[in-house]
Amino acid sequence: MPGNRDFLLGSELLGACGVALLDDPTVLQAHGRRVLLSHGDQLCLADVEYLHFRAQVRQPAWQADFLTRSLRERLDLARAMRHASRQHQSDPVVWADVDPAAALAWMRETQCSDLVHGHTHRPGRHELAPGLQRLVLSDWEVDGPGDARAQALRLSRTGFEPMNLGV
Ligand SMILES: [Mn+2]
Repeated sequence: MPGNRDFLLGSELLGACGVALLDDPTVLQAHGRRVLLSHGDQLCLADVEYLHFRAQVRQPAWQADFLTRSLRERLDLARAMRHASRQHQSDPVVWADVDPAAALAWMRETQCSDLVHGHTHRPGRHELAPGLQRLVLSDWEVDGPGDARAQALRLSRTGFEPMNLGV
């Protein structure tokens, strides 16, 4: 499931990695539960600037134009996007969290009891309504300058089990 900047993920790379692309959101049915999986960015409604960027880079015309540029230009643009994202995250005023009403609407629409997402860099668990929970995974950083973190969730018959991978 692509995140902020991997919007150009193509079938060639997915095939080479043996990875299946998931729609965002995707309903996972397992162990008697309906779990809604999402990157989470579409639910951060107050992050207007990012949502505008998201809509732009997912347009086929924008992507086609991007791919006509040289590798050098594409790398420069990617670095600029990464930098802008880091700047954006460091500003707590504009760094929006998931909108609870929007999350509930998605869950009711898809009849899911659990929503699992990342994106917000605010790992945790939130009760949205009785029997409806939102599970937030950390971002992953295992070899960068910050504290190492790489959360995952394992779902089994007994429920969700948080896991810390590779740290
Ligand atoms: Mn993200």
